This record gives sequence, C-alpha cells and structure tokens, in this order.
Amino acid sequence: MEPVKNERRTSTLRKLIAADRPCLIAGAHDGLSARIVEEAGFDGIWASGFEISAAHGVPDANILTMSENLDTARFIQGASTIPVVADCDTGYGNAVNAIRTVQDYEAAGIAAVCIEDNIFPKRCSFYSGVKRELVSLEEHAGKIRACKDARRDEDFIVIARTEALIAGWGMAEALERGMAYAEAGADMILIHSKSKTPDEILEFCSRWDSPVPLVTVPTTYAMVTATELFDAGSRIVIYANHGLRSSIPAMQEALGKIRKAERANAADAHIVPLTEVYRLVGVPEMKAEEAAFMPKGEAPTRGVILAAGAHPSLADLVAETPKCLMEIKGRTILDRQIEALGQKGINDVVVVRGYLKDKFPHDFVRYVDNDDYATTGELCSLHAAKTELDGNVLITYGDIVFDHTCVDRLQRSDRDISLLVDRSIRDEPEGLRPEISAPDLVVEKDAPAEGRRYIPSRAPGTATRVSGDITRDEAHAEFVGMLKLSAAGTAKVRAILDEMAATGWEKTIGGASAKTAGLTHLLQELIDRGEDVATVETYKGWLEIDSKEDLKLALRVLEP
Ligand code: SPV
Ligand code: MG
Repeated sequence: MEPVKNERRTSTLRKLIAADRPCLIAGAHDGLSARIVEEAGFDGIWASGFEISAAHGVPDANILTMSENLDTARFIQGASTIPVVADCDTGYGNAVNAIRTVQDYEAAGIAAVCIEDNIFPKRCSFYSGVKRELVSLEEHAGKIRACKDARRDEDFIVIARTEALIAGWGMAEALERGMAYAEAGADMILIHSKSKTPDEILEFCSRWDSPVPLVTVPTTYAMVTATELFDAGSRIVIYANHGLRSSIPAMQEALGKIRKAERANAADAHIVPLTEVYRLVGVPEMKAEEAAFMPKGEAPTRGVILAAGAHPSLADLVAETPKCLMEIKGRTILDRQIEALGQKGINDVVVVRGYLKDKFPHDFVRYVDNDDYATTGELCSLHAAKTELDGNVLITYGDIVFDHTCVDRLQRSDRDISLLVDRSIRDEPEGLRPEISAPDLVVEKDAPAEGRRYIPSRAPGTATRVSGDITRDEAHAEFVGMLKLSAAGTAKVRAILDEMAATGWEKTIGGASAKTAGLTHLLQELIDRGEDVATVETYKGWLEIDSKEDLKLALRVLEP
C-alpha cells in the first residue's frame, strides 16, 4: 500500500490492519535501520526493545529508561514515513506510568504502542533461566484502560500483549488474558510465543473468539509464513530483530578482516561505499536544503579528474594499477590531487575511470567510466562526465601532482576559460629534460616580461595557441594540464562535446580527430572559434608523472 502524502501514520496503520493481507512490520533500533526497513518495503517499523537495548549494549530488561527508548523512537519516526509501532515493554511501571508513556509516544507521532503484562522490570521473553512473573490480569487490564484513556487520536493503536505462553502459564490463561485486555479496550492483542513451531500460536488463533485482531512475532517459530499467520487471524506480523541480527555478522566479518590485515581496504568487499551511507541518511536532501535556504555565497567548483587512460611509458612499473593510483612515498597521485583540491574547497570530485577501473577505491570521490578508453581520448572521457559538467568546474589530468597554490591561482581567475600555465619552461635549457619529447606548450597574445628576476603575474594573459607542436622558441609557457571553467565556460565546453558526440566523433577538433583528441585540442578549438582562453600563470609547483625520470624526480621532491 502506497503511503498517502500527509496522512497521519495512525490512520495509515488503521488502513493497513483492515487490508486483505498481513501488515508486515520489521524491527529497527535507530534512524538508519528504520530507513533500511522502510526501503525493504515493510509496511511499518517495530521500535523494538530488544534491538534498542542491544544497540546500546545492554540486555532487554528495562535497563534503558522510558526517555532513552522514546528518544530512539523519535529518531526512528523522523527517519521514516511509515507507521512506527513502539515496543513500550510494560509501559515503564504501573498504569500511571503507562499514561505518560502513551502521551509522550503519541505526541512523538508514533502510530501504536505495545504494552506487555510482564512485571516491571521486564525480562526479554527469550532469556532462559530468569525468573518470569506476570502482573495480575486485573492490573494489566487496568493499565490498558489507562492507555486508552490517555490517547488523544482515535486512530492511535494500543496493543495489549500477553506473555502467558512465554511464562508457561498455559493456553487457557493466555486466552483469558487476551479476552480481558480486549474487553479493557485494547485495539489489538499481541500473543507471544517462544515455541519452536507455530502450533501453539495457531491454536491460540483458532480459539480466539473476538473481533479484536491479533499480532504475532514469529521469531522462534520462524518457518511460518505471514500469509499462514494472516489466515489464522494475525493482522500484523512482526519480524522483530532480524535487521539487528544481520548487522552483527557483517560488522564482525569486516572488522575482523581489517584487524587482521591492519589495512582498511581488507574489508572492501563487505562494506558499502560512503556514498551509500550519504544516500541513506539524506545528504542529497541536505544539499538541496542548503541550496534552497542558505545564503548563496560563492558557487562551489567541482573537480573532474581525467584518469581513464593506460600508460605505456610506465607500463612495467604500474602494470597492475591505473597511473593515478601509483603510490609515491606512500600516497597515490589521486590522494594528493584530492587533498590539494580539498584545501581550496573543491570537495565534490569526479574521476573518469577506464583502464583497470575496478582498482579504484570506492570512497571519497564519485566515478564515471569511459569504457572505450583504449581507443578514445580525453574529450571522450570528458563527455563521459557530461552530466557533471555544470557550473564551475576544474578539470585536471590524472597524472600530475600539484600543490594547492596551483588550484588557488586558477580559482582566482574571473575569466570563463582559464588554463594553468608554467613559465619556468622559458628558463629551462633546451634538452634538459630530453625525456619530454613534446610538452604541451602555449603561445600567448602578449609575450611575458623577460628577465632574471620574476614575480608571477596575477592578471591572466590570453592564449592564442595551445599544442604539443609548438616549438620552445615560440612558446611562452607550458600547459600544466589543469583548467578552470566558469559556469559559462563549462556550457561552452559542453556544447562542443555534445556537437562532437552528435556527429559520432567523426569531426576534427583543434586539428585532431575528435575521437582521440585531448584537452589541448579542445582548447585550440575554443580559441579558433573566437572564445577567450585565459592563461593563469604559475612558476613550477607541479609535477607530471609520465616517465621513469619523472618518477625519480617525484621521489626526490615530494613529501610523504
Ligand atoms: C522486542 O523486539 O523487543 C520484542 C519482541 O518485544 S521479542 O523480542 O520477540 O520479545
Ligand atoms: Mg520487547
């Protein structure tokens, strides 16, 4: 049954128990487990005393106070939209205590409370070897009358529970108590059993001679189906503690593995990515709220890291790893990039994967895939991330290490398309780095100042050419492999990518085939189309890891 928007959950529960199928309810012990119960498709949530106690590391024996249980029920209620049935044990005392319990739970929006005829403090129905006593039938009937009297909403449900079968007091006593509680006004009767088979419960149901509907909890007689119980007369079936019990082996397994390996990723196969936690707890909704209700401030910048390609020049060193996951002094290039971006407030980072994509760790960043990485270039990778190309975007190659000042310089540019360029190449004698056959170089509209003393300019220049074919003599700077786009700049880049995709990547762009074109071709295309492409300068402050020499240099200059 689909919940009706804005319907009180008490009314929803009333409808559910009047339906021609069992109302299926599962236990939860906090907001997260409540979300998971709801997502699993249950009709309602059982705020289980057993689960809540266990989640607090204490026995289910009224160790927790009413207010502690109520606080938890509020989290369960807040995290869900389906009716919550609260296990209120004995009502936390006598009839007078139970009145306050009903008032407080009803005020919290809870749809039903369940009050059992154990003495206070209760003992979990399944603990063996503990003294088991029930209050008198009269006392519990009085408590149920008190609960009914205390409720305000006519649809609020009071479930009276008898533990007569659990305590071994027999079927006749169970039936007599059930009847007495029904006569006292209980909306439903929960008949509990710890029998290993459903026989006892089915017998109770068959002898139950009252229009007041029944509730069952098939924990020990777990083989019975909800339909069988429904057909016998149980309108609510509660799976009381299975969520909690399933989480225990999962945690034991994952933590055991990490402890043994002393390495967090030893548990990767057993855990969800952080993003799944974000989803379950409503981070996307929180972001939407921030956007809707908080001062706008500066629009955030998203990072896009192009890391799809294979890397023949380092093949023997990184055969089993995508290049950006290569560790240099204990940290991967990707880690270093994410850190530098984060230091300048770029926390929303998307990595375009391709080659060995399954090797990427699954936390901290989001991924999109270019599965055609072997036959396509950076433009196709960028197009794979097209839904991420929205607003301010900083794009970087996946094989460069940079510090946050590089990010900062780009962030300060107020031009729509800005690339980071390094002037130091002008001071580097030709041939000093013969391993770099064709660095991507940049020619600018105005030649930069010459001279031995130098302070990088804050005012961006304007690029007229960006290419691997520019000679050292012509070049004014080297393209670092990072560029920043304003929202307008991003839209221009997207338009070109969409155009290339629409023509099947058959076109030529910036002098190269669109299919294999790289960032430099895109930049040249933008220039050729008359767009303003700004150069933001740095003087060193970054490394490219493209050869063994680069790696040696990185090992020398990078800090762990
Ligand atoms: C609970 O979940 O706390 C219950 C059901 O009361 S049972 O544990 O089966 O008694
Ligand atoms: Mg309980």
